[in-house]
Amino acid sequence: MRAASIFLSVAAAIASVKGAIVPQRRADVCNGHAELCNRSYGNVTFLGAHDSFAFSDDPLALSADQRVDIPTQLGLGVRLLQAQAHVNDGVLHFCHTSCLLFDGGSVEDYLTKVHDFLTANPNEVLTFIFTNPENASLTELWDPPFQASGIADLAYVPPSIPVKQSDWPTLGELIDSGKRVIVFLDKGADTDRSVPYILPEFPMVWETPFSVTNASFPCSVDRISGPLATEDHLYMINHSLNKNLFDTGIIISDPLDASKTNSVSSILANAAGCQGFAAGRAPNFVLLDWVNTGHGLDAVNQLNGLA
Ligand SMILES: *[C@@H]1O[C@H](CO)[C@@H](O)[C@H](O)[C@H]1NC(C)=O
Ligand SMILES: *[C@@H]1O[C@H](CO)[C@@H](O)[C@H](O)[C@H]1NC(C)=O
Ligand SMILES: *[C@@H]1O[C@H](CO)[C@@H](O)[C@H](O)[C@H]1NC(C)=O
Ligand SMILES: *[C@@H]1O[C@H](CO)[C@@H](O)[C@H](O)[C@H]1NC(C)=O
Ligand SMILES: CC(=O)N[C@H]1CO[C@H](CO)[C@@H](O)[C@@H]1O
Repeated sequence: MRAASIFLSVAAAIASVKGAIVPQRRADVCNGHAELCNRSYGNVTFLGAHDSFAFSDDPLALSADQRVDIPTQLGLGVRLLQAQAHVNDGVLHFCHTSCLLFDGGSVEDYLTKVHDFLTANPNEVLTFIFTNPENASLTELWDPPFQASGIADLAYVPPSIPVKQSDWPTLGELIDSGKRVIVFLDKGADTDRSVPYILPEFPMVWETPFSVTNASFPCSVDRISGPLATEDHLYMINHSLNKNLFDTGIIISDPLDASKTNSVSSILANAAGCQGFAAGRAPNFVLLDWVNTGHGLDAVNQLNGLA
């Protein structure tokens, strides 16, 4: 006890000398549950929204993958936001395939909304997995909206990368340090480390295949890279069912299937099918379309042993 408190005051003194953030408090509830505070980030399952920016309540909006906006998704318990970025008039936007098809607005507006949520909810850890199909520059196009929105100040920078699944800090440590946003990018960040909080995704996170049209979601490791073993990665199940639109070869996500796809039984079956690739562990991220339909959060709570 005494040794611990001396250690803490020495640590606090060192932290203040270095100008780092000195923890104000110890979080007693993390992402809504006391049990999660002492759990490593790498050992938690998070609910995710695929194409989180692509929301529309118009049933004819074929490029939409969500019905509800970002604050509503976060209110439903979503803690992984996935989105695809394109350069539009020299500014980074979140768009689906092309900004002509679905323009979800600027990345800065999007991140500012998320920052509002994080300010109002200081005990929440949040992850982004963004895709960068046009290989937009990290320093010129990605960093500015992160800085302007305030998210950069909350973003976690690991001491070195890649981080093994078992080496991530606990949710309580992330929250206490004020660095409670994890940012992964699918492309560009592996060769360019000039923005240290933008982390390369595939050396640390693998994914199941996407554009799946088989409702039993056969599991395989679709995208992975780097020196870490498969089971030392985090992993994400891409749990959205797609349909071949009138046999045209155009693959869209069908909202009519969502209540079945987003049921607890369908999600748990997909997770069970993947555990063999992960030393028996549950997925870290369950990525859903139409996240306001079905019971995604119930499934995630069960995977976390909280139900
Ligand atoms: C977390 O661990 C710390 C020290 O290891 C302990 O003091 C604390 O009670 C634990 N908290 C919970 C919620 O289990
Ligand atoms: C966390 O660890 C427990 C116990 O080993 C395991 O059952 C669970 O699947 C793990 N979850 C994740 C996301 O790693
Ligand atoms: C992406 O851009 C970076 C510089 O910003 C460059 O080093 C890298 O080779 C590019 N990668 C691809 C696949 O175009
Ligand atoms: C769907 O996946 C299941 C489970 O892996 C497999 O048995 C079945 O053959 C697949 N169906 C098609 C049409 O590929
Ligand atoms: C069908 C589906 O959800 N696919 C997505 C899987 O995840 C990757 C990236 O994280 C997306 O690019 C796919 O669109």
